[in-house]
Amino acid sequence: MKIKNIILTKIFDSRGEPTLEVTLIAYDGTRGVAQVPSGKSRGSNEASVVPFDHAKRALAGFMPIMRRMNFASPMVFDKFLIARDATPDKHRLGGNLMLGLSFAFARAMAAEKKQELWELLEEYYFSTKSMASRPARPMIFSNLINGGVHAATNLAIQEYIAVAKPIGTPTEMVASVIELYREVGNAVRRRTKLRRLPLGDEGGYAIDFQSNIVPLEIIAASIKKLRFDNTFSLAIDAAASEFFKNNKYYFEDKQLSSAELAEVYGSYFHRIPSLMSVEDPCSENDAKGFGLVHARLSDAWIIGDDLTVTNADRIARYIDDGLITGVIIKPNQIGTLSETCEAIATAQKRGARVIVSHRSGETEDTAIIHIAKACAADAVKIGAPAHERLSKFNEYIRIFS
Ligand code: 2PG
Ligand code: MG
Repeated sequence: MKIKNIILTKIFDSRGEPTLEVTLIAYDGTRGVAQVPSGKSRGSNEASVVPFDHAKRALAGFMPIMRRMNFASPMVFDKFLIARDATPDKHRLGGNLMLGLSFAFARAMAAEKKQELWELLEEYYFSTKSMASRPARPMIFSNLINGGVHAATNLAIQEYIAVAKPIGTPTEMVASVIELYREVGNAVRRRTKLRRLPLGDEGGYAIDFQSNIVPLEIIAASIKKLRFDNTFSLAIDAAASEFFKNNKYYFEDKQLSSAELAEVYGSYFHRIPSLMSVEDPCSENDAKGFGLVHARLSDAWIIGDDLTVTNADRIARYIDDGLITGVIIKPNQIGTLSETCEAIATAQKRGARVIVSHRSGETEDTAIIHIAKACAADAVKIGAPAHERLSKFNEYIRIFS
């Protein structure tokens, strides 16, 4: 595909942070548009994010060369971007610019071939993989109560997640998530004098609680009340890098070692039987802690996010070392579509779980749902069914129905 023009627009994400929209126009006039999200609890090894003006200058610098080229595939295009940048953290072009370009290119190519984005991704990145043993449809991880840096409250744990299993039609599944979200809202409201509940960055309820286990108890009770026991499980994202300082975890007025924190998780899994998954239980600088949690919770999904940052090498290392059993996949942590798909393939080859995830700063872009379909991911993590997050739920319904 030959590129005629690329338009960069400064837009704002759901956190009000400036971000990029890329419109790529191919020679035959087909277009691909992509919007880049932003994270607040960022891993320190994520791809660089550059300001809009930097991205504009960087793009102008290689636009003439790019116009002279004919890119045969998304891989060839991404390789070109990676070579132009030539830095380990993508600070020359910016991981945000590269991701926007990478996705806009794939979208334009899909449009040219009259394909859905997921069909193109499947064809180029996942066609050789055996789909037989993969789930037909991903679970939905929906973050109903927000804490950590996503809410101005006393919870150390960042995300309290209802996990909807792929039972019934996609529409029924999403309707159940919405029903549960409302029921949890009623239960949370009963604990406050507030008529309108404050929401965190991902649309989950955001108030103070007596302890970090209470939100789990509330969601579990709501699941029971609605008789959703067979269709929902629970998960947490501790995002523990955010409360780790001087080798200690600052948790509910205590300073815990990794082993003590692993015991806390152990008690949660014991008290909440439907709890199935914990993400970033320890800091990105405490890989050993992940091993302790894994040893303590042998049946749980132990998921890396800040630890693995969608980087194939890190993913391979931490799975092979037995520290994690699954990974969060966030395209903007690594900066191109091709590297995102390589990270997924690396995890899947090792039998690890794959959860394709949004960021706390989101846009209307729905590419992550297409990635999840193309690779037959175990789950998508898309926040609460509210506001801008609904575009992901609706795209889930559209492409999985
Ligand atoms: C996470 C994400 C998304 P952020 O930690 O998993 O839920 O948050 O985008 O702030 O890194
Ligand atoms: Mg996380």
